[in-house]
Amino acid sequence: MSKTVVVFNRPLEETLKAKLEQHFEVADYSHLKDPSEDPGFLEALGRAEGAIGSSLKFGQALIDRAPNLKVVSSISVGVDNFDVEALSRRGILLCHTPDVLTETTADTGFALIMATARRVVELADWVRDGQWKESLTPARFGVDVQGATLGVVGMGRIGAAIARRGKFGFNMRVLYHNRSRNQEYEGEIGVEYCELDALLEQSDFVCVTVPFSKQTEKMFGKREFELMGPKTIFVNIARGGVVDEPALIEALEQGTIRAAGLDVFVKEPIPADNPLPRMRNVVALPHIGSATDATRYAMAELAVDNLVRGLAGERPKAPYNWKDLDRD
Ligand code: 8YV
Repeated sequence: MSKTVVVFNRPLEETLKAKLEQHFEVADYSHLKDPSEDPGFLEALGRAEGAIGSSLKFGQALIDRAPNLKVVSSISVGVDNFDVEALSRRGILLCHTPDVLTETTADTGFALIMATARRVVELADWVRDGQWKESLTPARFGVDVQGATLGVVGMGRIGAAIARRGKFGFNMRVLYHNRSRNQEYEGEIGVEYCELDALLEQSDFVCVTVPFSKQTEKMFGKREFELMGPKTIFVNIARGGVVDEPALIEALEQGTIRAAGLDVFVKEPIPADNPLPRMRNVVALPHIGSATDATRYAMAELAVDNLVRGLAGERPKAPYNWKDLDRD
């Protein structure tokens, strides 16, 4: 009897679903916004040896409903939706999709850097509203990206891709802060390592690419925004939870920082009562980091491959907790 895999929250392209069906009985619940209470989903999860999807809190409660589960394949690089320790305790392999989304997500970061610096969204709305009636005055001027100082917090694959764009594309001085120094990127890109406070004080643009964890939760609050100062633009393409959002709103309202470009929020989709999208000095995007046709297909393709290899007992291309499971 073929193994069962359950698909959650992320409909798979027909070609990829067909690939799964070659190996498994596929229980597809991707049409449900939140399947975690759905009897059909829970019944299928109870039989499943594999699960694939994204954007679903996968904690102890769901793990306890999955006695046969061996592999979970996330269609994301970030794994903050998963209780990784609980999965590892059960010997369940978690896979994710790094690398295939690095450049697309870095493009999103730079789109936010450019859009906030040159007030692209605000001025496009101004023109659309028929307000452009005379030559531009300094009141609508922006700030330069080229030649400015870019501070990258989190020098992993996406951080390095942002740094390359800044250094080689915009002739920027690039500072970085990370848990550990990265000599390879320092050599290859010419990024300069900095303590976090020094980076915040010296950067015209602060771009955050750290993974969300207990260590990075609310790492940007009132103190950090005050260190940045009124000329600095804050860009977050990591997770909303790395920011103390009320402190960010206050810093933007009071001009403690100049502006913010945000692709991620504490609550997503963003609730109507969150003022950030309506603020003039904010560009707010609906978590489009990796959202291009090609990259989202590549992510799903890698996730399917991870699941097939994992359930065949092979080492997938992108296991996340392989070492925790004492594999190899
Ligand atoms: C995902 C992302 O699309 O990969 C990640 O970690 O944030 C995005 O690429 C998103 O997580 C899907 O929910």
